[in-house]
Amino acid sequence: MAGRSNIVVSAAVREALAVGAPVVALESTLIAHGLPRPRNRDVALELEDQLREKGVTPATVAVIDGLPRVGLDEADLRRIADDTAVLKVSVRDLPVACATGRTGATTVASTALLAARAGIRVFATGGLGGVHRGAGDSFDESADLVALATTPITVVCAGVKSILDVGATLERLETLGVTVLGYRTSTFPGFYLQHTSYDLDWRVGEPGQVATVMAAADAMELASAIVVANPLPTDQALDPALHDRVLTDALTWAADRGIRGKSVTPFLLETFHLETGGASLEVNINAVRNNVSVAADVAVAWARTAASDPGQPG
Ligand code: PSU
Ligand code: MN
Repeated sequence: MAGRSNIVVSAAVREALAVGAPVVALESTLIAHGLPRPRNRDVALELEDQLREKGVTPATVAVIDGLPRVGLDEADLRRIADDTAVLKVSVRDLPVACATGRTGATTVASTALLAARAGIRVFATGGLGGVHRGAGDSFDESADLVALATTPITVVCAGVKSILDVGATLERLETLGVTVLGYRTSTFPGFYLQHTSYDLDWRVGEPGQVATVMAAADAMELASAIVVANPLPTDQALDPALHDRVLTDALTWAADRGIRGKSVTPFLLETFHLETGGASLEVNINAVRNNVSVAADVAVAWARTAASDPGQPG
């Protein structure tokens, strides 16, 4: 397997992994398709700097000219942010994008897969994909769920996107064997919103506790992901009344225009950014920043845990 891998890991990421230094993977779909240009470029660069300031090596993941890359240089990062032709590449798109030499941004699903293959244990995003409202008819369920069921990586997020059916998504995560930890909360966070009405079974208070759970999962060779759900502080969240009003409109417009498949999530996010006068954009960016910060702390804790237990794989 290892000998056939075409994944290109940057020198910085390779060196960090070789000495057991902390690394955090970042996805690129949120940059290319979740945030508007040109603001997305500043955010992409800022998130990487945020990690470096905490002594953590950033590993943004994307497909560049047909090569799956873990760790981008600044030129590639700018290209992912600036180029309007960048595809949205989930797991099933990976082989075609690579075989045809295309350039694409990776989702939570494909980022988790490539990062885990490269040996990275911690990953930060905004909000996970999940079960869409009306999925009983449309069957629209993010491939993120399947990837989380089959990829041993810790994902720090602000819950699942609030445009989704949160309750159904939590049920699917339970079925799929995905561990969900509330980070300093016992209530599942609501992405744009500080919280949902769903209680969580497990709460952690410190990054070291997450690392301990990771070690326990490794010890029994669990193949599934650990989701660390990190809520926005109340003063950074979107006004719930505004949220619900915009969501009703956005869902109606998506249905009227026949938006389908992988265009659904970018359409709903863009509609939110437009209809809230940019308020949801600031909320989204803050959520990602907060998650990157917690992911950095978890990666540092994991590096310590792994160093103190040489029996630990990875
Ligand atoms: N988080 C954000 N913005 C985003 C995403 C996550 O704050 O745009 C992206 C992720 O890449 C996630 C994708 O995997 O949305 C989900 O898309 P879909 O629902 O089509 O699976
Ligand atoms: Mn979908």
